[in-house]
Amino acid sequence: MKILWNDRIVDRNECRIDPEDRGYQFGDGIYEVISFYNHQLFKLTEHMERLSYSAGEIAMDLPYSTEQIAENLKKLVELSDKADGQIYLQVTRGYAPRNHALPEKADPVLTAYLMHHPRPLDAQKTGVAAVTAEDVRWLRCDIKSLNLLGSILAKQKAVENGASETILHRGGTVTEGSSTNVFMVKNNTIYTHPINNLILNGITRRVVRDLAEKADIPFREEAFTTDDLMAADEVFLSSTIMEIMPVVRVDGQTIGTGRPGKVTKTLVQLFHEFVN
Ligand code: DCS
Repeated sequence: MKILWNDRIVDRNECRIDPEDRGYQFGDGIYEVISFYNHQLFKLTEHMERLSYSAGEIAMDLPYSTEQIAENLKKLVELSDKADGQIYLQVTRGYAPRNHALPEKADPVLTAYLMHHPRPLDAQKTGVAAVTAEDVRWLRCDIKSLNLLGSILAKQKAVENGASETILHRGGTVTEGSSTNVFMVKNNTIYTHPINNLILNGITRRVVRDLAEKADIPFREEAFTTDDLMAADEVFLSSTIMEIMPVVRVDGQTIGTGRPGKVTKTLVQLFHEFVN
């Protein structure tokens, strides 16, 4: 398997990471997951902008310009034997003797490689189940940080309950999923948590907003409660890997008709057309 290691594409076993790399020791780093369809990276500029934002928010200089990084990611995708897939990209602050405070000097370490999660086309037809949990993550969820313990433990709750995602809430206000943005539809209007420090500014969320506009479906960035969620006509998730995913059960209770709703189906259809 080939891996982009800083600015070189090498065999995976050539890649060396120091045990005192701050990403390994502290989760001191950032990441992106970027889809490619038909060997073309999807929303690459937006992902590079968000990477740059995350780096800035943790006071880390990216080791290369986002243009250079983007060029190297394209080279990686050219090596893919499958037309569709994803790139996992992370940048850590790099090696420094262990000390919580930021090192005076450290060279950030970039790694990126190809993944092949299948497109969720079958699950989109039936919809998936979700559970809810209190959002116990930190208050800077706008940074795409490597620190994912809160998300990991949340996702595990879904797995243990035979569900696909855990929808998080802070004191009853729905924020987002463990690795997705969350939307509900009420009276043909889409609601989702506004962009702030409590959620990730999802790239797919922006695509949902643009598609809703195209389809003349009102899109409101307004927080809603878990009670609103349970009483919604439709619920759906968005992420790079899940694309747009209908949710038909939450905490064992049926949402709407128990099948993907009209608005969600329209968005899924428009997303497929957009990608194709
Ligand atoms: N919210 C959280 C907490 C996420 O981790 C993600 C993506 C999203 C929302 C959706 O953002 P995108 O639309 O930009 O993907 N999580 C990535 C991850 O860790 N795996 O796949 C996507």
